Formats: sequence, structure tokens, C-alpha cells
Amino acid sequence: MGTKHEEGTVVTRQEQKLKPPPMYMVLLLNDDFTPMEFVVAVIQEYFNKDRETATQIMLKVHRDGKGLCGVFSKDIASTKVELVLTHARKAGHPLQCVMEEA
Ligand code: NFA
Repeated sequence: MGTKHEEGTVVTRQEQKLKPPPMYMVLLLNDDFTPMEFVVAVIQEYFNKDRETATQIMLKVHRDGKGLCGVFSKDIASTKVELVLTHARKAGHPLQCVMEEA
């Protein structure tokens, strides 16, 4: 069963149809109130960035309105969004974090 390819590789019907699962971008959105230092700390802690990279991403969000923090599977992206929002609300900041299919 399946389609024969070069070098004797056999690809089954299911393998031919299976697409890789979609990936999701996690973005931070700008606002007028969340302190820059808080955003830098969030990017370092939740997206594993060093301080310099986190600062660059924060400044891009500040200037352009949004910025990419990472690309993840649906479950991981969803969890990151939830953790960041919970952390921001506990600190009393309106920071927004969203996911978008890549
Ligand atoms: N715009 C915010 C300020 O000037 C900083 C900020 C950056 C907020 C990135 C949210 C995201 N304090």
C-alpha cells in the first residue's frame, strides 16, 4: 500500500495528506500605561530573551504598536498568553498579549 518513490521510499496515503500543525505567533501590544521596564522583564521571563533582545522587542512594540515575542505550537502559545496576562493583571498593568496563526 502507498506510493513508491525514488530510493525505495514508500509514502502512505495518510503521510501524503498530513500537514504540519499550524504555528502561532505570540505578540505584545502597546498601551500608554504599562512601564517599559515591566515589559522588558516579561519578555525576558516568559520568552527566554536576554536583556538586550527584550529591550529591542519592547521598543518595537512601543513604536509600532505590536511586536513578535516568539512562534509556538497552539498549546504553548495559548499558555504563554495566559501566563503573561495573569502576571500583568496581578501587577495592575493593562498590557495585552495575543496569538495569531503564523
Ligand atoms: N508605551 C508604554 C510606555 O510608554 C511602554 C510599553 C511598551 C507598553 C510595550 C506596552 C508594550 N510606558
